[in-house]
Amino acid sequence: MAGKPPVGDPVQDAPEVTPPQESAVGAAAIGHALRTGQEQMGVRRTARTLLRVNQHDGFDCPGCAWPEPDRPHTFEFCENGAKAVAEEATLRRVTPAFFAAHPVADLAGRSGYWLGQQGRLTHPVYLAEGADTYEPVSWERAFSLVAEELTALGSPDEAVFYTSGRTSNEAAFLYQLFAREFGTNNLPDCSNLCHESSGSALTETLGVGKGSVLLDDLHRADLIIVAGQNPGTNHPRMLSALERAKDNGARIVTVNPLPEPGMVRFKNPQTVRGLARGGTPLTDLFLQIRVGGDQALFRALARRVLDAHDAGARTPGGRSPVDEEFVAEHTHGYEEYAAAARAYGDAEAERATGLTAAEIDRAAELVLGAEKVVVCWAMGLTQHKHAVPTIKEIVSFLLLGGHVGRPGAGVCPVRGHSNVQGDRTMGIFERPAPAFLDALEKEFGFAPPRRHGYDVVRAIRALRDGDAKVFFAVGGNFVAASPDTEVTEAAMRRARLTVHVSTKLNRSHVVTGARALILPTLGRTERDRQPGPDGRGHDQFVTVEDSMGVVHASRGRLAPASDALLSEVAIVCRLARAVLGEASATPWEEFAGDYARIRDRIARVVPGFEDFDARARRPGGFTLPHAPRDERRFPTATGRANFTSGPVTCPEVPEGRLLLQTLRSHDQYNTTIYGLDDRYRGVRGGRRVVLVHPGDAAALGLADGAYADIVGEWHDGVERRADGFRVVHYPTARGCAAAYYPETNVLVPLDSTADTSNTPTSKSLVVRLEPAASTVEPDTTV
Ligand SMILES: Nc1nc2c(c(=O)[nH]1)N[C@H]1C(S)=C(S)[C@@H](COP(=O)(O)OP(=O)(O)OC[C@H]3O[C@@H](n4cnc5c(=O)[nH]c(N)nc54)[C@H](O)[C@@H]3O)O[C@H]1N2
Ligand SMILES: Nc1nc2c(c(=O)[nH]1)N[C@H]1C(S)=C(S)[C@@H](COP(=O)(O)OP(=O)(O)OC[C@H]3O[C@@H](n4cnc5c(=O)[nH]c(N)nc54)[C@H](O)[C@@H]3O)O[C@H]1N2
Ligand SMILES: [Mo]
Repeated sequence: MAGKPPVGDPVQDAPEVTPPQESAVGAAAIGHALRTGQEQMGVRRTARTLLRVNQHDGFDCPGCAWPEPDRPHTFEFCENGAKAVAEEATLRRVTPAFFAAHPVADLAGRSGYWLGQQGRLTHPVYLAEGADTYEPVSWERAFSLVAEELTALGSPDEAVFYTSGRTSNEAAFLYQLFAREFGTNNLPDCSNLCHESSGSALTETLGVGKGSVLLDDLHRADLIIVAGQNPGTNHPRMLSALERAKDNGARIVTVNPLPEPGMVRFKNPQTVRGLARGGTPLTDLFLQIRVGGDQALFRALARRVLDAHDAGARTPGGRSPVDEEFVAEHTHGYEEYAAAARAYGDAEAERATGLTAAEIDRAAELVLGAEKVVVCWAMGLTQHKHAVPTIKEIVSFLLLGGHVGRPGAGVCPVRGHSNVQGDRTMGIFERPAPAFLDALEKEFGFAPPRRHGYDVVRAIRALRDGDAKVFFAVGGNFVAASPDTEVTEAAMRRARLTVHVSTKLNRSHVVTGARALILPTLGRTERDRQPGPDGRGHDQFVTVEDSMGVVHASRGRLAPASDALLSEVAIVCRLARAVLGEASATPWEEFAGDYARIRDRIARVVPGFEDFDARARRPGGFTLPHAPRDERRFPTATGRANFTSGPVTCPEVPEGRLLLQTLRSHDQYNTTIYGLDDRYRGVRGGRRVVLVHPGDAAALGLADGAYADIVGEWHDGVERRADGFRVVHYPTARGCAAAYYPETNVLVPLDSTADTSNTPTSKSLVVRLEPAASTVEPDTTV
């Protein structure tokens, strides 16, 4: 395929490699946090900003969705949260003069890292049809341009409205309302690329597509299984919760093809033990699983639980390993599942997992020794063809022991973006529940469209095929985050108009439709002042929902990056009025002026949000109801929690090929690259690395330090290549390899998606490594 997009940095990439670390966080992490902050925003602003992170009167960290404890520590942030804050609170600026100096063709030749480093966007800018440079545009004209293109469409379904998970509840609610008044359910979001598989699996089995544990359950668990997740980098504050659980006597099993340092030993920067002594060893048992082997592992564990049950074993608390009362009273499909699990042989499990039967026995002993089991997971489980059956398998495994709706036990999908869960609760979903649409209809007096809309993959196909012509995004970096980069970029370029509401410059701004707009917006850290009920000017707050269904307020304090910025809420309201005109009876102006009015409406539409505005003002916010967790009630099709007994599968890899997973380094937030180091894994100064087991590398004739091209092999016959990766001999599971996203998104076929959830299979790509003709010369000039 021709013309590789420069999402990576081949020029400046010159990775240096040392062995991976054996612990994570510690004092060094605080040093890194403060240094990044000071580089971007100076000493005083760093101190002022970081002290406000995740405090009851401060802003919600724009990093991950991990919940805050009831009494937050003064430094309730982590190194990577600090980097996320510094990226937003940076003093660097992208002004109209910057655009005048950098035509789009110039920007399109830059790396994503370089684009992000230029700073905050200050003014709305417009790329006219045929023009080569973005020019300043008034907000008025920007909205009328969007209105012009949207109203010219043959059908509202020719527009796509994307959301990334940083958008507040208030903005998200209004955005979906606008899209539906306009007439479409085309509301794809980053969740489609992320935890959609969790949502699909949990909705079908438990009736609620969210996790069933609260922070306190984690603290009280006897056994925590962390599968397919790297919290040391992506959810560092989770390590404090795991440490606390360990102090209370919990055991931890880590399931991962990589020995991630954060799960090995945690040096808590908030304690003396963490800073001065050796830290806490977190993992009791490390299962170095083959990529995609998790369904097999949980089925094999279930068989052992059943065997122990049949043999009359008892847990330390005197319970039988299968919670018969719970199973009889609350579940459906047990007999069939038990039969399937009993028939599941170790030979098959060993082949799929790459583990020995003895290792699985050891894990089963820990399960049988626990009264309360929690399973946590993230992208290592959701981005496979069989992701949904894998997560259903976890549910079945937990149901056996009655570990749902029991304090200290449950399912814990750990979400990514800080409000990705809230956006879905607010109706950002291409397949909305009829009850949600009924409630919208009743409250706002219009007939919402009932046809399902496009998810991310379907939106790309629609753009590619000319079925969608306008692409509008609130946040995110659609072209870099999506699969099959070249296909996605070509699809975007076919659009009539592409619009991005953004804080920072990214690749999606420079791969445009015929016309393009960049609309700069306030970030979480910034003061958001609106007229208020009396028109005199009041600071607004917004709300977010964390990974455990706790909704709370977020208040920015910093002066906005530029006077020309509008809040996301204001942008959506003005856009809605420009597009819908007086035909819309929704009081958009009132909503923009006073966010409490939006919360009043959310309270009347979304279950669990009664008295929303008042409860959001309480310190710590409030917890949404969750029927399985609170009352062991399962609103599924059968009215019970469902066991699933389908076949166990795993990725099949031909001889001489590897199974590549695409993951995050320690120095990035999704497509935002903070720097070129992956400290814990021992990689510095570059991102084009591919981690391979020394045994596999030897078989392929690739020395450590050699350069190779990664070539994807998928049954559509298209050759997808990512060239010039430094081979790193690394202790990953045999037959597996790992490389960073988004550089490797060129390798993910658009049509290779998870069954049911349609999430791209970014964690299981069959590839071959071809020795590269020449190595890449280091260039430190950047
Ligand atoms: N600093 C920082 N924080 C972030 C993000 C970020 O980019 N940077 N991103 C945010 C977002 S949107 C998300 S979704 C989360 C992502 O959080 P994670 O899911 O932790 O992110 P990944 O880097 O994709 O890591 C996947 C992990 O799963 C393992 N894995 C891969 N394949 C398999 C498998 O088949 N089985 C098992 N058992 N393990 C496997 C990998 O080795 C790796 O440890 O983090 C959020 N927080
Ligand atoms: N190969 C591969 N691909 C993946 C993944 C993977 O593991 N492997 N992971 C997937 C996952 S889990 C996810 S969640 C997606 C992420 O997909 P996205 O959410 O689309 O991407 P991000 O990189 O998080 O978006 C970063 C941009 O968001 C904008 N932004 C930041 N803060 C704000 C704000 O407050 N408001 C607004 N309006 N804009 C803001 C900035 O302009 C920034 O450039 O990528 C997915 N893609
Ligand atoms: Mo995500």
